[in-house]
Amino acid sequence: GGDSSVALQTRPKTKRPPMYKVMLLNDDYTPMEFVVQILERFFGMNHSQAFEIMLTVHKKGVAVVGVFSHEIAETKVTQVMDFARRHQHPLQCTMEKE
Ligand code: TYC
Repeated sequence: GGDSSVALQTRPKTKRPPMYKVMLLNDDYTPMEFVVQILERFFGMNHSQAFEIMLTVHKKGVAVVGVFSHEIAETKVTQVMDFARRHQHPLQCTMEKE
């Protein structure tokens, strides 16, 4: 490299895959206990963790509920959206690159 054609030593690139934040959005209609159930069922939280995160979404409007590879994040979003729709709740779940 450079104008004398000397290869400079570079650090080895350890390429990590991009990670994705999965987020729950607040709304006025989805019951609090339903959101808690979602966090337990699909995100492996215990009841008190799930209740705490649900309250954060309720108060702040949005919260990150987990960080995953692209494929796992997509699966979580689909599972949550399908479960909410089946129960006729307007709950929204989205993902975003970190
Ligand atoms: N705001 C809802 C209520 O008062 C509860 C809720 C919390 C809804 C979190 C969605 O992602 C959510 N029933």
